[in-house]
Amino acid sequence: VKIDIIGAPTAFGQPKLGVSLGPDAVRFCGLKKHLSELGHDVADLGNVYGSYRPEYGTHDIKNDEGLINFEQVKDFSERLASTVEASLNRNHFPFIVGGDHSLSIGSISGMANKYNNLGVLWIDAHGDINNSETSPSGNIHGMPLGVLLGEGSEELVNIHHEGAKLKHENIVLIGVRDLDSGEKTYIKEHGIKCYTMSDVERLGLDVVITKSLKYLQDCDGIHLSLDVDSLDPLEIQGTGTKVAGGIFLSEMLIGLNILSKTELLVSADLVEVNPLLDDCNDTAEKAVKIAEYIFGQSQL
Ligand code: DIR
Ligand code: MN
Ligand code: MN
Ligand code: MN
Repeated sequence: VKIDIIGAPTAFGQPKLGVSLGPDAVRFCGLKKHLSELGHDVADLGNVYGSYRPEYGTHDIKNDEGLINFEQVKDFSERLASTVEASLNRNHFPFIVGGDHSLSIGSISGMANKYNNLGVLWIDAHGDINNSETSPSGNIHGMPLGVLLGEGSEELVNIHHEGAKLKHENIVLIGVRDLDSGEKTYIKEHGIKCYTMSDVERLGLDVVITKSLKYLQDCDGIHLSLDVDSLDPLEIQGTGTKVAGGIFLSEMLIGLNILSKTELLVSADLVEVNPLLDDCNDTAEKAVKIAEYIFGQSQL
């Protein structure tokens, strides 16, 4: 596979400083080298920057819809979408390393001109399916799926390509255990496929991934969006919104091993690594292990 590593150092979707350092923290752990050793042709395209710099602090300005840092998120999403689309046009695999989860508005919007029936595996403790009405926080990292489904802010919905980028029936949520009440209602009303953390415990992540791939088999491509807060906080400290009772790394690797075997996987995001909340860059180290398994690493 020809992999393009795309750093997406945004922090505007949430309030904590440090998540914009995620891409470099992961690079320091040898991301490119490890993926190359698996036999892939890997290019690091560097970081995507918008007109605003997250390392100088976020501005926390709410717009009239209650969205925090709306201008910054919109600007960054446009840039990232163009970079992702250019990677696809070279027939490469865009691998986006974040940065907070608002970046998926940009990455998935960049897929829309090539894929009109894209499937998404969203592995996260959270649903990220809020909109300006349901969001309790105003933080846009809790809204990317809402935006991509065409809900809330029209300007965000129309980024890069007019209208909704995803269909409700083409999304699978995995590992969720901290849904807001508006998100629960939305998921049920639209019949969105959802394997909660309890389902993962009951079935095992291998079975959940196998069932999810079957469910998405008629899509023209599958995008993985993996939030490291899906993992258990006993193993992953370097992330901004930890929720107890998550997936352990060993089980994540089993699930990703199954996912790596499908030809339908065309792009991925790995998000919410925040080295400033971490101990000795341990989360970035584990993020590299996760990346290896996405791209076909196995234990034997
Ligand atoms: C919460 C937290 N659902 C919100 N979301 C997080 O603010 O919308 N997403 N932490 O990763
Ligand atoms: Mn998330
Ligand atoms: Mn999350
Ligand atoms: Mn939360």
